[in-house]
This record gives sequence, structure tokens and C-alpha cells, in this order.
Amino acid sequence: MVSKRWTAAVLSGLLITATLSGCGGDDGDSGSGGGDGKLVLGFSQVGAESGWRTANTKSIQESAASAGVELKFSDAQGKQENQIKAIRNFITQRVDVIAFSPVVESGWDTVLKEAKDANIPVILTDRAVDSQDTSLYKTFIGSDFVLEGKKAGEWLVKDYEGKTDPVNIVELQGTPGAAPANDRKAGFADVIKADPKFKVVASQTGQFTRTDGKQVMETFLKAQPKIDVLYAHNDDMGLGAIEAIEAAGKKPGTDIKIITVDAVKDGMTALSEGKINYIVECSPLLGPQLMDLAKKVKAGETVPQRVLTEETTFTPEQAKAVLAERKY
Ligand code: GZL
Repeated sequence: MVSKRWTAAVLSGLLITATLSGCGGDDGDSGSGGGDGKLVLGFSQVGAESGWRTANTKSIQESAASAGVELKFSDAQGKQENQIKAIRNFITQRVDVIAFSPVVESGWDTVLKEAKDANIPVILTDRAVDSQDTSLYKTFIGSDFVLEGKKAGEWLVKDYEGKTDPVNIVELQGTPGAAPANDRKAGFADVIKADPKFKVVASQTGQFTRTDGKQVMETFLKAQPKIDVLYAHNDDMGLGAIEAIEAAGKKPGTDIKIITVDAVKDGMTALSEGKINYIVECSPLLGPQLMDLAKKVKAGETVPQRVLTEETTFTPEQAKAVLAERKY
């Protein structure tokens, strides 16, 4: 007959073991650590709005697999409330590290404080947040969107050097409130303000999607008597706009010059065909660096507050030369 005392001793022993095993991986931090000692990374992705996003998701998923990281991946379908929910789930699941691409810049302090209080480090990827408290995240890996906007503006200024006629520009903005939309707009405006011939006659969001880019360009074409240039905050909106321009019987890249950002395959193809005149690259291939940063953060190593991604620009001739080898 098993004594009550023996049963109580066994049960309390099991309880202690269970509690200890839930306390963290090899360095005893707060994260759960995968059952097999793998780093567990919770990632909240914006959605699947563009070719860039699809390539970014692929890079993260493939890099996690090759780095032996257990990835818990959540697609927010473009909604901040879904990202906040996902981050809270990751906290409940006691993942080792949380990473996310914030769909918009504002409204993150509360949930980031919850992660900090749970002692779970956070990494920002791709897009920034406007939190004043930079202790809420360990590092931000992504592009300089203001510089991307400036590069777009500098090409336009050079392309119209010596000309004096007014240049009417329409702008397809990214998602309202998103860092790339805010910053690409600011960088571009900052450069073209130097010459009064440049005038942004219409600027509206195309939500970074091809469909919305086409619809908004249709309204621009109906409303504007003369459009010389389209500046689209990403390739996908530019590609949608090309459909609208061609449907209106105009030649994209010739009747209306087009500048976009990203340099995804479809954009680079249109560039090589002369339908787009200039593309500013924004690399989505953040996966390998993210996995490296996550491992360092979990191990308690110091990481840079800001990790800038390397990127360049392309003309049609340059696109033709590299198109075959492009990874996304
Ligand atoms: C930029 C990224 C943007 C891309 C768009 O880093 O956040 O979101 O430029 C994507 O194509 O939708």
C-alpha cells in the first residue's frame, strides 16, 4: 500500500522538476528554449501585401530552418491588433526571443513593456517604431528609408538637370503610418524642394499593393491634366500603376517617368524593359542576420542598437545585367 507521505513526496518532486524545466534554456534565462535546446523565436510578420514581403518571409523561414531555430511565425494580415495579439501569445508561450516588423510606427510601448517585464528580448526587423524608450527592444535591423527617398529624389533632380519647365509628380504612398511610407515621402520631398519646377500635384496611399496602386493611378490619370513623373514607394504599386498608364494609352517610362523602391524581380523586369526608369533597392533578405542577432541576444551578448542593411540603386541597363542572378 503506497503511503500518503510517499505520494506527496513524489508529486512535489515532479512539480519542482516541471517548474525548473520551464525556466529557460542553457543560460537559465526567461525563455522556454525548445524542448531539444533549440532557440525558440516568435516572429510577427506584417502580412503578404507585396513581392517584397513574400521574399522577406521566405528569407526568415529558410534562415530559421538552416540556423536550427524553432520559428513560431504569425501573419498579421496588415493589422496592428493582430501583431499585438501575436506578441502577447509569444510572451505566454515564453519564447526565448520575439522579433517583428511593425506594420505602423506608433502604438507599441504597452506590449513592448509587457515583453520587457517578462524578460523576453525583442528585435525589430524591417520597420521601426517611434517609442522613445529604446530599452524596449535590443536592436533594429532594416533599411534607411529616408535615404531611399533621397536617392529617388536625387535621380529625378539629375534627370531633369538644366530643364526649366514645370515637372508634375504624382506619388503613390505606402501604408499610412508605416515607417517606410513616412520616411520615403520625407526623403524624396527633402531633395526635390531645392528646385521649384518639381511639384507633387497628387499624393495618396496605394497600401503597398499592386491592386491599390492601379486604382489610385487611374484616379490620378483622370484628375490630373498633365503627369510627368510617378514616384511609388514600392515596386508593386508601380507595377499596378503601369497597368493603368498603359490602359490609358500612355507609355510608362516614356510619357510618364516612374521611380520605385524595392527591386523585386517583377520590378527589375519592368525596369529592364524601360517601363520603370529607376529603382532604389530595399533588401528583404534579413533572415540570416536576424537569426544571428537572435542567438546573440539570447546568449546575453551585446548587439548594436541599429543594424543597417546594404543596398544600392538600379538603372535599366544595370537591371538587364543582374536580372538573371537576382535572389528575389
Ligand atoms: C520596406 C518594407 C516595405 C516594402 C514594401 O522595408 O517594409 O513593405 O518596401 C513592403 O514592398 O510591403
